[in-house]
Amino acid sequence: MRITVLSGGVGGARFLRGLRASLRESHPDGSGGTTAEITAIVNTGDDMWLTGLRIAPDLDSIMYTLAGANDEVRGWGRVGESERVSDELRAYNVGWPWFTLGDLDIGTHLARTSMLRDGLTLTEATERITARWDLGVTLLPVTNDEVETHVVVEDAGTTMHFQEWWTRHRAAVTALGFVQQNVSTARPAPGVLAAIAEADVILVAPSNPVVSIGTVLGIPGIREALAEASAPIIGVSPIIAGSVVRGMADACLAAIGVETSASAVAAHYGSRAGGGLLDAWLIDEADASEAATIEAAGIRAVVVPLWMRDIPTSAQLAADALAAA
Ligand code: FO1
Repeated sequence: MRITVLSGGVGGARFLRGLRASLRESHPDGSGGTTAEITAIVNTGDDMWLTGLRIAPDLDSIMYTLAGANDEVRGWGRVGESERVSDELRAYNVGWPWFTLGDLDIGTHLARTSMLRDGLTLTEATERITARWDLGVTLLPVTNDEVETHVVVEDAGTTMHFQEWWTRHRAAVTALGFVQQNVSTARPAPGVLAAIAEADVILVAPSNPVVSIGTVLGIPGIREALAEASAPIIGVSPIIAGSVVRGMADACLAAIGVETSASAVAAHYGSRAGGGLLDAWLIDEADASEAATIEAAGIRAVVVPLWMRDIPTSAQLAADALAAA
C-alpha cells in the first residue's frame, strides 16, 4: 500500500511517526518494518540561507523525529544539543542571534550545504542525508527551487522571511499576508507528482494550513495533481476545540481571513467535489458540533481523538485517518 502525506514540520513529524508505527502493526514486513510505502511531501517554504548554510527546518524536524533524535520538548532540533558554535557566531555578530543553530544540527546543515555546493539537488541531498537513519519513510522536498515564505507585515512596504517573523517576533507582528518568493517559476521536485498519482491514500498532516500545507499546495502543478489523483484525500485538523495545537497557526489563519476552527480550515481547503482538496476531514470530539457544517461543505467529517500525546495516540490517529480512506 502506498501512502503519500503532505506535511510541514513539527505536527507533520509526529503524525508521520504515528503513521509509521501504525503501519508496522497493520502491514508488518516480518522484520519490524512495514510493507507499506510511506512518502512525505515536505514544505520547504521555511528554508533559508543562514551563515552560509542551507537550513531546511521542516525536512530536519521530520528526519530527527523519525530517527528518534529530535528534541521532543522544544519540538525542533536535536536531543542532547549544545550551542558552542552558535555562541561563537553571536560573538562574531554573524547570523541571527535569535535563531539558534545547535552544534549537532549544524552538522546536518554542513552536510546538506556541501552536497548542494557539489551540484546535488535538495532532493538528492535529502536522500543521502536521510539514508544515515533508517527512517522507513521517504522524504521528498516539494520543490528543489528556492521558494521561501515571506511575511507582509504592518507597514505594508515591509516583508521579512517567515523564520524571522516566527522565531524573532513570535508571530506577534501583525501579518497582512504571505508571499512565496519566486513561486511562479517553481516546479514540483522529482518524485512528487508520481507520489501523488500513484498513492493508494493521500493524507494531509495536521500541519500549519497556511505556511506548511498552503505553501506545498502553492507550488505550480501540485493542486492539479491532487485533483486528478485516484486516491482519497484525508485531512487531519490542526485545530482542536477552536485553538491551534501548537505553534502560531492562528496568527497565520488570521492573516488570510480564516477563522481558527476545524470547520473553517476544512472549508478553506475545500471539498474535492467542489474543486478543492478534501474527501474527508478528521476532527476532535471537542469539535463534533462542527461536523454538520463540514458535511454541508461536501467534506465527510470523521470525529476521533486528535491529540497526539505519544506514539500510541499518534498511531491511533493515523489508523483512524487510514480507516477514513
Ligand atoms: N524555532 C525557534 O523558535 N527558535 C529558534 O531559535 C529555532 C532555531 C531552529 C534551527 C533549526 C531548525 O531546523 C529549526 C529551528 N526553529 C527554531 C524551529 C523553526 O522555526 C520551525 O521548526 C519551523 O520553521 C516552523 O514550523
